Amino acid sequence: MLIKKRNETDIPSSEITPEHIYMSRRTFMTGAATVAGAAVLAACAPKTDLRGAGSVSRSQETAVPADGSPATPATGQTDELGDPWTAYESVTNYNNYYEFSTNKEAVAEKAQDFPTTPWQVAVSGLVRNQRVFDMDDLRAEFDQEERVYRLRCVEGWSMVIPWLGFPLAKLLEAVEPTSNAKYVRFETVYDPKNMPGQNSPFFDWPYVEGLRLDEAMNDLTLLSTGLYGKELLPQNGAPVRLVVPWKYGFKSIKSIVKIELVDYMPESLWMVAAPNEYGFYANVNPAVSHPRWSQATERRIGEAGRRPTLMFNGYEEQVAYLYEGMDLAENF
Ligand SMILES: Nc1nc2c(c(=O)[nH]1)N[C@H]1C(S)=C(S)[C@@H](COP(=O)(O)O)O[C@H]1N2
Ligand SMILES: [Mo]
Repeated sequence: MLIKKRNETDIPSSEITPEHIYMSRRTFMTGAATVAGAAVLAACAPKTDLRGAGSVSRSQETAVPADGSPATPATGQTDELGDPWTAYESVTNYNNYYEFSTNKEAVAEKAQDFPTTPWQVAVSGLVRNQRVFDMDDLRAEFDQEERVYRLRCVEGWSMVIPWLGFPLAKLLEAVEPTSNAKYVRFETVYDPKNMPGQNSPFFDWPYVEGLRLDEAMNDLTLLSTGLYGKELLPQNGAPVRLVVPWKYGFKSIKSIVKIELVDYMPESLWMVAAPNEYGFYANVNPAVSHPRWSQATERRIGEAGRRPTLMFNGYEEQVAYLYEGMDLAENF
């Protein structure tokens, strides 16, 4: 399966937002209302109005990371498309994890002492068997397997990562969703004492993500507890994170403490923070541009130049059925 490459060249550098989060209308308005003692106005306004203003923006990746990653990782192993695994050093030192830093190269150090034991994951909502799993339960009940997946960040870079984990479907089967369950809602731990980024007012913490139940049940959807044969490090979302390889990386929520089966489409942190950018689905799609840059190509970490982005990140055969009849330009 080959992708239709979008006939669009790189956006001019004048249109690239600098690599920072900026204050936007929503945050500004909220702040102004408080200062003016008119908080009642903000409180009365429908939530969607405030949210619709948009508050935070992503940046396209522009700089090459100083991670010193070799062009060919030492392992010599590849994914099913023949692409080499990204070097362990890059996978563990070039991270998006806004709870610690918005600087990808600062996350590893800032997260190094994050406490990940003890840790529990509560599975609740529209299920027959509500459960609270200790990490040991998860490891004991569900066989860990290695899955080599491409990770494509919405910012325009990608990696090939050998994850350890188990299909989310196995855990969902164990809790038995009821017939009313239509979506799965995931929540990251809320721990502002140990996660400095959670003190930032620019986001509605904790980080939340969601999947449709059939997306969650797809065999590709993984709950990961490790990579490169080792336990996850904090910067990669220890002790347990989601990996949804056909969607932009931000859907792969880290450090999960809550999984809820619900009958409504969950509103993710990014849907609240940047509603004009991507919606609930966020499937990798080279034909649907970000409002400020093309998604037709990506930079594979450790490689020179850019390569074409594949529809559904190269997993079209496994997931296209989920979106039959849907307009993917509308439901992005
Ligand atoms: N809780 C949480 N999960 C998160 C993020 C985050 O900031 N917070 N960043 C996301 C983004 S944008 C990406 S690209 C991936 C990066 O995963 P990695 O650092 O393990 O490569 O994590 C995703 N999961
Ligand atoms: Mo990302």
